[in-house]
Amino acid sequence: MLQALSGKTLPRPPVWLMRQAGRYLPEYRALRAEAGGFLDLCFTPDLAVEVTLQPIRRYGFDASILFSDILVVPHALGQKVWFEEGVGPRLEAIEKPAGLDRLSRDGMHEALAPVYETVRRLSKELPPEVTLIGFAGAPWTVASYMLEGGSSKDFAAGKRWAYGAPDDFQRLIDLLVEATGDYLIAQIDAGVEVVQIFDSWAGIWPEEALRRWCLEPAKALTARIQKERPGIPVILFPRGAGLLYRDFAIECGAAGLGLDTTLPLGWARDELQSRLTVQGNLDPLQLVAGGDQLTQAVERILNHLGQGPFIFNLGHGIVPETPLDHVSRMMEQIHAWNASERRA
Ligand code: 1CP
Repeated sequence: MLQALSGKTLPRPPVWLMRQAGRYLPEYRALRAEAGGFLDLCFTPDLAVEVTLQPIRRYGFDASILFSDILVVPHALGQKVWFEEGVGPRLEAIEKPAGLDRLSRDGMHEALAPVYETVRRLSKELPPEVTLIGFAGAPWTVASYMLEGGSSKDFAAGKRWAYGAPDDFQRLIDLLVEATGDYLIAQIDAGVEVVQIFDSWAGIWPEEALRRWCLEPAKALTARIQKERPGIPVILFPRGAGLLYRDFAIECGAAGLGLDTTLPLGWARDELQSRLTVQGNLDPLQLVAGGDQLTQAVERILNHLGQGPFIFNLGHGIVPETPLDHVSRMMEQIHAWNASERRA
């Protein structure tokens, strides 16, 4: 994984899956049933370490992603966050601008201390060849949950702020750039070897707004990590950025770019992989459906992107209904593939 992120083309690419710890695993569901609330799971190092290791034991992924959630940051800034069974994340939506004044970075590291402890334990327990990835949500994606009070279909609250009161919205984004930078640096100091920044909802913006609210924060965070913790690779995942993926590749200075499922592979190879390491981008529902179409889709990705610096992954998180044996078969196929024998 680290070699791939340094720009090397490997005989077979490293592989991990976004959201690889989670509800598709029976061992996760069993532990989750005992853990109480989801945030308790994230903030109990014994349990978070165990859940992080479950997919590594079962499938032998090349990288392990810290088990936590992007919404621990609003929680640590003082916003009320909880998870409702069958609904998903819920937050006490912040009111502008008074709600902004109630958010504070002062107690942040204290609130996130159990996450750092989880990282310290993982970096001791993981086999040395398995790379430990830390992560955070990108400022916009986290802000969207903070303003909507949960998941959204149209992101109307965030858009109303951004278009109607851009100065207030900028204050929130700036606060999140600072807090997210502090958080990622603390994860690095605790032992993560790579960080990934998830901008899952980048794709809802028109061009200028996407630049201002997604690309600029990504650039600022990457620059800060490069300056303060040189040598730690940053992977950006601006899901849905479309043609602007190229601008992320050119302008942000990241080591890697996570491709979403919609990006054409030939374009990604020519326009992105010539500039940095790419990661992705199997449709998680192809992994659910399985069969020949899955084999062909995996082969097509390997043949297009396996001749350059590449990390195999999904184009978005694995979904709970994924059959376990489809993941096994996909892993066997990737392990059997060899770059020198194949051409796109
Ligand atoms: O009930 C449960 O068990 C909770 C399900 C769950 C899990 C397993 C949530 C709630 N979060 C997580 C873990 C998680 N979330 C990880 C670590 C595990 C791993 O990757 O192996 C990571 C990296 C995340 C990141 C995350 N959380 C993102 C970005 C990635 C993406 O999928 O787009 C987002 C948007 C969230 C918010 C969130 N938290 C949980 C859910 C169900 C959601 C998504 C809600 C929505 O769709 O709007």
